[in-house]
Amino acid sequence: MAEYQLYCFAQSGNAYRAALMLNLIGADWQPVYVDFFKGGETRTPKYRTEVNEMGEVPVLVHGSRKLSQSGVILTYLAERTGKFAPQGEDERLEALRWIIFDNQKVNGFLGPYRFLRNFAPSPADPAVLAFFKGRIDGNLAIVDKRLSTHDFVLGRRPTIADLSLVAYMYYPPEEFGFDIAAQHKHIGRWLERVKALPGWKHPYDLMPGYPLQR
Ligand SMILES: N[C@@H](CCC(=O)N[C@@H](CS)C(=O)NCC(=O)O)C(=O)O
Repeated sequence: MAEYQLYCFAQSGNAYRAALMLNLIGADWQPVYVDFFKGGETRTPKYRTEVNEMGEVPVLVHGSRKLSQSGVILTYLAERTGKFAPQGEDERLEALRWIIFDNQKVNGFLGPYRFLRNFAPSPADPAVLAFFKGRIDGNLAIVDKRLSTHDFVLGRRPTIADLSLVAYMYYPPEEFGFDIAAQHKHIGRWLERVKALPGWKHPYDLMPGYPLQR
């Protein structure tokens, strides 16, 4: 058995953060496929009792530890390995600030927006989509501005703040109905820099469940 197991599925940008980090640090890891769409696995009592009471992926299993919330998983792996770790208190707090902003407002909106457009059982309410799109545009502009003066979110080095923020951004533009990289040039260049890191893989190549069987 591999040292780390990651509960995940290919369409989850939230899980991609953890899968990408594991791959970039060269960890001995294996995915555990979660049947989110057809089987509704994260909503079953079994999953919530045995895997994650919050009913979410990703979940990282490491020995007797079971961790959820991608920000916690990224922090754990950075602290254990020293890789992609913020250095010193100021950087640690700065990374946490961007990870929380990302979870709530950047990928926190991109994920549900993409879900409603591609995977929801019934067509989404246009007013809901318009609300999400407005928030997404505003928050991507904030990230783009930051990256206009920084190679990576904290500066010259990639850290867990970058691995959090890329979550949904490599999925195909058709899934969003707009091209994140083309519309936000600094984000586009930063995505290329992260993509150039040894061990980078696209989410559909890194986690099981693509293409989706309906
Ligand atoms: N903030 C969490 C978000 C996790 C999350 O929402 N995961 C989705 C899959 S992409 C999920 O498992 N949702 C289950 C549900 O809403 O029932 C993280 O970063 O780990």
